[in-house]
Amino acid sequence: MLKQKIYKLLIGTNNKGKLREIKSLLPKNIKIHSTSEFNLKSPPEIGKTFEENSLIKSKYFSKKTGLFCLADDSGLEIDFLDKGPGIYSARWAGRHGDFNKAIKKVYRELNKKNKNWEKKKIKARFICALSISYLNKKIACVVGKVDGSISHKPKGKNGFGYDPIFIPKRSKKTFGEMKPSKKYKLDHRFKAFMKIKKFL
Ligand code: ITT
Repeated sequence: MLKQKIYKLLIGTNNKGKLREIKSLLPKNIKIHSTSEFNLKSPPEIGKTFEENSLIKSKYFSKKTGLFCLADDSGLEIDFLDKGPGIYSARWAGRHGDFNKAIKKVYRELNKKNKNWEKKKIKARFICALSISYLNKKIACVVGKVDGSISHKPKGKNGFGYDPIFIPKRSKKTFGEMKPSKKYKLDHRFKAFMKIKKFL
């Protein structure tokens, strides 16, 4: 555990949805910096797991800025699609980050597996690996998960990414239909944050 307190932190993401959510979780006494201030693109995600990719990002952004960096690698695992898209969740949206396209691909892949997929409960989970690094040194890396299922069609305009098709357990609404303040308190990122906040 770090002896000194972190009072300046870079959030190592270029995803606006993640940035909003992580900002709302961080204590107010920490001065937050974002990658846009430094004009930094995200590094290639060549890891094989969420943890590896999260650390690639937090180390890369910390080395580029000299700041402590908190990075997030996350995605949606669908059991019926052999846990896809998983670490490829962003890549399913293509080069321009089009999540209508990614969501269409989810339904296309479900149809390919089984035309009657709508008769089954399609179990899925969101996973988030948060890591903190300072230069090339890992300070912490944790994982949070939220279980749920895939909605038969996209619902709701809130949130980002795959939110309109994910129904968390014990809910009737998709993340896309929930108020952000409600989603933020039960999702994968929140669960990971609860584990990593002691390092801040
Ligand atoms: P950075 O690498 O710059 O952080 P990214 O969008 O490429 O941005 P990831 O590689 O971690 O991030 O991709 C994860 C994708 O999974 C992301 O693009 C989202 O669309 C999706 N995702 C992750 N968390 C989500 C959430 O809470 N709600 C909806 N979709 C989510």
